[in-house]
Amino acid sequence: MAEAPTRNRKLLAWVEEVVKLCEPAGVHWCDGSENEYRLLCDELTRSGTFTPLDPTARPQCYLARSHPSDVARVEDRTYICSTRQEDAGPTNNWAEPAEMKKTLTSFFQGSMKGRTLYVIPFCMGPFGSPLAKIGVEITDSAYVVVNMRIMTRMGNRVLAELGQDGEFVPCLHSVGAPLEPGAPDVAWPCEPDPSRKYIVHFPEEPSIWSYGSGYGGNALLGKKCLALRIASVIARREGWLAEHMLIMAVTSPQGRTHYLAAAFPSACGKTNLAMMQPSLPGWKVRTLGDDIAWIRLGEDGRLYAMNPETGFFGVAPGTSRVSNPNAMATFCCNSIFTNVALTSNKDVWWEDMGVAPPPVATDWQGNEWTPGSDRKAAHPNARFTAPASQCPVIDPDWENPAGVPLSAILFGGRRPNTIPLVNEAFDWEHGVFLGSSAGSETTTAALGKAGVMRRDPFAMLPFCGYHMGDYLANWLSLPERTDRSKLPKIFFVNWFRKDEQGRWLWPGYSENSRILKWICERVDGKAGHVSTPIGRLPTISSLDLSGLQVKADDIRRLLSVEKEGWQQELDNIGAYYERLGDRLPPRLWQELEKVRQRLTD
Ligand code: SAT
Ligand code: MN
Repeated sequence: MAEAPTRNRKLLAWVEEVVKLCEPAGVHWCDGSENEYRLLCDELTRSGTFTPLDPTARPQCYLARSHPSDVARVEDRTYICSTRQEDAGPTNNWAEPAEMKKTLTSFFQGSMKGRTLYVIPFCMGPFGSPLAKIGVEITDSAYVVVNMRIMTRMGNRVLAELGQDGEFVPCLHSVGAPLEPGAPDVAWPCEPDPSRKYIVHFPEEPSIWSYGSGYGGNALLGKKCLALRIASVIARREGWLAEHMLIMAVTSPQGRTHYLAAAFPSACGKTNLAMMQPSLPGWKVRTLGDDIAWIRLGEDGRLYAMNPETGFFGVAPGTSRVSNPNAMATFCCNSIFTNVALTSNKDVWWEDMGVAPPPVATDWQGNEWTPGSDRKAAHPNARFTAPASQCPVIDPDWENPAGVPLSAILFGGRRPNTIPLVNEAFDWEHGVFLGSSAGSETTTAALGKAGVMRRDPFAMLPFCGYHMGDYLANWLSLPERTDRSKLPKIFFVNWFRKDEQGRWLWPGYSENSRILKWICERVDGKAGHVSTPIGRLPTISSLDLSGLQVKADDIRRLLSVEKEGWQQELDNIGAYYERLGDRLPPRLWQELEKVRQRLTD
């Protein structure tokens, strides 16, 4: 084995054990340097995984095409292996930990043959942050290494921090494609059989084992696995929160700034909202994060949010100069594109990019593609991996180890009917009820059918590492731990309403700044509202609609309480609560009944 650049006993012992188990051809300790990144990108280019893009149009950018079986998170192959099944709860797959270890050990046995084993020390959160957590990912994928370098703080800095006895979360990953001597490699090695993929969390150790996939959250283990599933368990124990939320700063023309966090399910526009360009003159938005927020109570009793990541792993299709000009600027250079289309001048293209389709392109599967084809050029879950520091509206405090104080928390999802444009909770408990009832049409971010409505409490359904009932109880407990007047206000938003013909009722994107303005003014106690059975809605005159081309009728619809729809909604939430079982806090049933009562009064 190459000389190890650490004296950390636990790490040395673990690497030795994994080398024995996985039988790699070599070991590479990642130092995190620019030079190492470049060399790995060159190697990925030689092996056919990467296609370099035109260096004048898009310097230091690469395209990767995954295997068609490996294009998204695999939720039905994701497990929480707590000792007791009830601790994983009814929303997670569970297996007995020792049994699962046995199964996984047989899969990892010799799984890295013919490949290099990379050791990636990484840190989630800025060094020195009270919440920062160190992980070490062992992987046999160089693609994972270069993505992890964009998404996390990684390399020698982390080993220095770890020292001899520091603790870390072991994250073991293999694409599950050992190479026999002399056998040719493929561009995207993985285990094509979905039933042989495993994304497994042992929350009590804690540790993560991921086998068979090289894509996104399945393979970049700092992200959903560590920063959400494992962190959510640690957070509950230690009294903080690990959430599937963007963090943004909104500044009024008068220069008053509010920090907001917002939870939306995967591929529902978190990245677009986080870095939006407001249509309202004088308003400014700055980004602190687009996917994950770690939130703790500050000494002043307020909630402080911090982004544990350093990059964006955003959905490419639909990203355009209209929907997200700042994302377009962020991936100008030093970025990796996965499963987008390639133009003949070696640039990227995707559906709804706001650029005319090229006369001929190479689609995400490597086939020739021409406009009008019945196949998509880019996979709907195609992604860009881009450094957060390149975002033109990155907030100066995005790496502040203390985080930023939250004024408001937003929940949302894709809901074509019933749910109004924006709704303010009456109080904290009503807000937790709203968050618990969040739902969305499913998207292509996870394998499975898209467009089916499912409940997704706090947008954490695929990411909560323990019992969802206990999770909701943790949120409900906050007013016992701080002065409730210091807690952020809670809002529910829905940009995705449609009419019977399927036409969008609200233009969304930069026009959402009108809703952000109302929210900020509500926080400051300024904007008008009307109390309804479901919460506080804006009066039409309290919303700044100046210069907006939306029919008055549509606005009325967006801000109305549709009684019948809501009764159905409450029945549906109740049925979901039944499924969560007796660990669901009774307070949430009471909140549900209160809404039902107000609707019938
Ligand atoms: O989990 S991923 O990182 O692949 C993307 C997502 O679902 O948000
Ligand atoms: Mn996400």
